Amino acid sequence: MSVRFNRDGATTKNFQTMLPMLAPDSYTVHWKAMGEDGHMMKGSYGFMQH
Ligand SMILES: [Cu+2]
Repeated sequence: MSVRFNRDGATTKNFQTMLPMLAPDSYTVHWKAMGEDGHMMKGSYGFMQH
């Protein structure tokens, strides 16, 4: 399953969104963001749903 969220608008320090109900599994979040100076940053992290 892959879920995509897009957030356009003013710069903020935090972004929250709701996920669909996740089955117990390991998940990876891939994120990409652009700073106020126009630099793109990206990364990823994982978490487990028990
Ligand atoms: Cu920069």
